[in-house]
Amino acid sequence: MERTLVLVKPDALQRSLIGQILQRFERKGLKLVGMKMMSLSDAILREHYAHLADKPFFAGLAKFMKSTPVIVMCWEGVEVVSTVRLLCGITKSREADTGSIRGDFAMSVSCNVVHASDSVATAEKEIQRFFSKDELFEYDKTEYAHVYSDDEM
Ligand code: IDP
Ligand code: MG
Repeated sequence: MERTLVLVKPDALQRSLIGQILQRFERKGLKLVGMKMMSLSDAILREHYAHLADKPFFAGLAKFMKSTPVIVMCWEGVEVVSTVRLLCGITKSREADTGSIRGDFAMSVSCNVVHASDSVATAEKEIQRFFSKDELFEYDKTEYAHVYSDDEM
């Protein structure tokens, strides 16, 4: 089954939105297989945002991402990578669809409350970047019988 990485960013912690954001993924029917709180180092941020390293906003982005700890979550489900991107909405929160997390909770491009892996390949790398093997869990989620039909599993 596919897995994806989600970060709840410092603006969400400051605004007391952790519970409401987590609930979006839970109520959709996704399975939580890992979760922790951590402070991000410059080294992990350089790796995580390598595609943005030469952008003028990179230093500000790194400062923002270090301003509080973040919540790191790994979610599992059928086609969960694209599903979670849809749940989060586009980068520029002001234009994100209403009903998406960014669309409902944010106004900013940089302070956009969540990170989500953008492809299956990226998700695999990001999960390894943020979690050790013993921090990820396998268990039966009995609710799945109602969330998916047999042909999807
Ligand atoms: P994504 O988070 O929607 O995948 P990316 O392009 O991968 O978007 O950018 C990573 C993060 O960098 C964004 O979520 C946002 O916090 C920040 N960011 C992206 N573009 C800008 C910008 O133009 N100005 C300021 N911050 C930005
Ligand atoms: Mg991205």
